[in-house]
Amino acid sequence: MVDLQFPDGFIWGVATSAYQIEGSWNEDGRSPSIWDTFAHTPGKTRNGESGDIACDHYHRWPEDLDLMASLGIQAYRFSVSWPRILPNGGKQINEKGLDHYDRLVDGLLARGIRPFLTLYHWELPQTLQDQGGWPERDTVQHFVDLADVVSRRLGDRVHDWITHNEPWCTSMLSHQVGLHAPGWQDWPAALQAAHHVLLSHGLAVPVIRANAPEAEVGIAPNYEPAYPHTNSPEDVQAARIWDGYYIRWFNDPIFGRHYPADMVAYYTQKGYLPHGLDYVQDGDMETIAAPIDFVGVNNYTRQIMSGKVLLDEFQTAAISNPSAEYTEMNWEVYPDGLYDLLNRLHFHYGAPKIYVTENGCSYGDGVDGNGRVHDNRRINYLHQYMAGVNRAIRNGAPVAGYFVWSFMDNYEWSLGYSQRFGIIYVDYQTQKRYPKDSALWYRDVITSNSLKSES
Ligand code: IFM
Repeated sequence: MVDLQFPDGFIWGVATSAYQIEGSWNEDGRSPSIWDTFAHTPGKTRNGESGDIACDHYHRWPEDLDLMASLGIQAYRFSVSWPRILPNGGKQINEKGLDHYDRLVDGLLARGIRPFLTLYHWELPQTLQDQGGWPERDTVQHFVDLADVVSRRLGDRVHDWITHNEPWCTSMLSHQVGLHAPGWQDWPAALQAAHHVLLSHGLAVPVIRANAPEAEVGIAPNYEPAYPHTNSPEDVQAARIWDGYYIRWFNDPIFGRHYPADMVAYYTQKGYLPHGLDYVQDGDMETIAAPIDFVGVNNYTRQIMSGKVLLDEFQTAAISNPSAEYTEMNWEVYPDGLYDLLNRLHFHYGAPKIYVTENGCSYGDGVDGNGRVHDNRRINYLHQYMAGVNRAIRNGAPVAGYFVWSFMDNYEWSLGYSQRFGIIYVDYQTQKRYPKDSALWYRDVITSNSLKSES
């Protein structure tokens, strides 16, 4: 085995999102978001847990950035909390909220860490939800207002912008599956939400560029590739449908290919598009296809699809792999999935540049008597996935950086604090941070810009 060297200038980062780490949900003028409402509603999240306190990063950010710097982290992908900046989704800026991100960006730059800013990681102001939320077209302009305000203030210092994190989650997981806020189970509304999220992305891109001419702008969909269980036509078709539902419905429009015709037919036949695509107005598809500088890839696992199961129920179409390792999210460890995706984005979609904006795993290893966390399973996971990235780069995929999800353990949405994705362990009682073995391992990867064969 040989060491795997990464290209010069490859960026090694970590990622988080505001609601998952900040806490201070009602401080300094922040108004409630859909996640405050959802998490405060009994029965919606595990043990009723919310992001009210989370990692208290809103107050502890200097200490957290120091920790990042001590590990040699080169870039930090974070999100802004919409209701901190524009409470209630209005146009009136809450200066205290915006100042927080101003200080955070300065703090990063002072430590030599490059900020990657995500505008939307699921914190829709509740007031906008009350007016219809993402299924309502007016929400698009509200998001563009947010993009304008934030890029005006931070565009002189933030070079890398991500409009949306995981449009599939914002639309389908939240409006069709119902596991995320606002918790709807309504196919037509979910598909309208998807369109408005994509449209708001396309409209925000030129706004960010106008305010920050040097900026690079992209989007970070979640990609869960599907593989057929067997080569039977039913299984192949099931994988194709999952791919259309999860990947192509979002990726095709972003890359100028309109909504995939096979999925339009499938959804129509299922009754999910009762009025067809009447919510798509002239020019929308061109707007959505605004050229981007990069695409972000959020990838953790894959799905194995069986046609038989698909006939029963869409969400249970996946079957498990008895010979594979699974993380504590019950997600299969499948590094070839990321490798395949990077190739697909390069060869099929022609992505100009790719960042792996999220990759990581949940394992609940605790702190031992010496203050150490021996999370060897995470090191193995990261090593395998990074090796896949390296292989894709050698194939020609333009992958420019990689971000571990997550910098620290945090609030895993409806699963509360039950899942630990961090390379930093967080003791939620004391808010003490403990670098896990994976953090120290990652520091060495960054220093050498390579994966050592023995690690
Ligand atoms: O924690 C989430 C994150 O908010 C979005 N991508 C997936 C992560 C793990 O589930």
